[in-house]
Amino acid sequence: MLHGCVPWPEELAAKYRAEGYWTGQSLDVLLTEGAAAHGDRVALVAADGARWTHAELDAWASRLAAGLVSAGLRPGERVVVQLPNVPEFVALFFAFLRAGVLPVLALPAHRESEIVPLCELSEAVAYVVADTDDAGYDYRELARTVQKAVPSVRQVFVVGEPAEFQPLPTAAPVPLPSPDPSDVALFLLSGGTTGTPKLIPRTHQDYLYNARASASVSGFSADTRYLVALPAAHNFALASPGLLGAMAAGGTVVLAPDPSADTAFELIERERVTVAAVVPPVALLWMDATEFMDEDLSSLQLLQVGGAKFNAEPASRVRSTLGCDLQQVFGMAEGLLNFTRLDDPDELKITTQGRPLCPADEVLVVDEEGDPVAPGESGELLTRGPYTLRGYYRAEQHNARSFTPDGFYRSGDVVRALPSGHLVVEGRIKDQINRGGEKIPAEELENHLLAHPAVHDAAVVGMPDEVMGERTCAFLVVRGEAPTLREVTAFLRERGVAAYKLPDRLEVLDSFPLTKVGKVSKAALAKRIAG
Ligand code: OOB
Repeated sequence: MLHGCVPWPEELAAKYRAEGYWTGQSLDVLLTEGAAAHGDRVALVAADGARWTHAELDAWASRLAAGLVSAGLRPGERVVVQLPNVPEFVALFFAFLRAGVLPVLALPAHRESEIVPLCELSEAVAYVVADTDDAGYDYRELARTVQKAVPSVRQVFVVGEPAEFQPLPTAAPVPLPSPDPSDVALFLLSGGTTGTPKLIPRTHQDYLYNARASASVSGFSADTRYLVALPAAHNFALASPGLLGAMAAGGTVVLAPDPSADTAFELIERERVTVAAVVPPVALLWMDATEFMDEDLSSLQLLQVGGAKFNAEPASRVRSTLGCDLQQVFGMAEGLLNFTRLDDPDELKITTQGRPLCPADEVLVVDEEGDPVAPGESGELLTRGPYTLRGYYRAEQHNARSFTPDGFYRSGDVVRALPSGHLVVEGRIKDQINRGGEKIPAEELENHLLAHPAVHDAAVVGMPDEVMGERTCAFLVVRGEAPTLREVTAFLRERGVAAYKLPDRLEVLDSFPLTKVGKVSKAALAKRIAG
């Protein structure tokens, strides 16, 4: 296994193989098997209507894989990939798997302050971007900054107009060795709680299980037409079941450039989409939009909602507004996925966040001392299993805190388990804000705020919000005159902080409330802002 990654202990690995969760195949079989079994069926549809069959996508991925090899990329090397929902993302993803090159999947919203540390941590040899986004943001500018800051980044590949960089490389397909299924296939980004990014290594066999089992529990089949409305680089849209799950079932993937009702409804009608996955604020938007939009959504059978808590009240309105079934998904890039089942009673679909995907998922609900709580009580969710990481990449010290000695991942989520095994998410003890599914590590934002000359101390907390679930409030202790919210957000943008991490509100205090042991009491701050 790649240096800096933590393998599963052999005893558990043997169990996961024996019980059939790990099949000894590489992730790439999703495409090769699809091409062999139903090569003529449509695999991928772009927003502009361009389409590729499974066989065509397979051939495209092979040409790109050969191109990556001829561009000098070697197995095990890392490449940071930052692409919107374009067909190149999908073809390139499989090309990386074939070439044994490891993609590090960044989000389109990320900017210099996220991408530079990611490239450093992964020692990326290349960076893949689009030319510009719909709002005119130029990723090639970002690439120039990144290349200057991180010398390991030898090459930049651009989807679209490459300027001084290179277009995606293609070459005549060459035979390539197939990777070891226990090797790392890709890196996902953790939502994070600390000042520096954390990378999640996902192996071929664990991610293959993740995609296939999710597809099965979500009822995906060759008739599934899945709308990728969230960023394709996010675990939910990628493999839970996401686009990989749709492909595993022999279905069709439809790419939406953004999750707005305008874009999504048009695609649902045009492509007869059957399943879509969204975060709660998008679900709310779509439900409202049905009142004034008249696209035909009758093909939609299932709306998957996850990434943040979907409250029971809106959850109960999904069927009457969108005319489809609801599936709640409580997942994490680190691994564990919980789904409400398609044959669960409505009560469970509406009021719980689902139960674990795999019979071998081990879930503990523990108190502050780490002892299991009484059945039905709430506590922190700890988990280990066949697709849950055993350690972040190159993060020994952090791993010592994030895992128990016997390898359970401390999720930082507070849950309550029902006798059926369904979990209700009740809160969180991790120092993170969940802004409508987008995760903001508090410490990271506080460090950026502390760099402002007028900021003496900073503490960031979530404040309740009807649509987003939470928004971000930055409490500051200042030197001299307090900056305004506008000034602070302009300062953060200038530092290259992603827009979704910018605070929504600023509160200036003379000093911060402290806990008994003298730490800043975020609980007191959160209470204060919640009113
Ligand atoms: C998904 O993955 P991440 O890595 O962006 O975020 C994981 C965290 C969880 O630990 C939890 O705090 C929160 O997001 N979360 C939810 C939730 N789903 C995720 N909190 C309450 N209710 C839910 N349904 O967000 C993710 C990955 C795969 C599938 C779905 C979501």
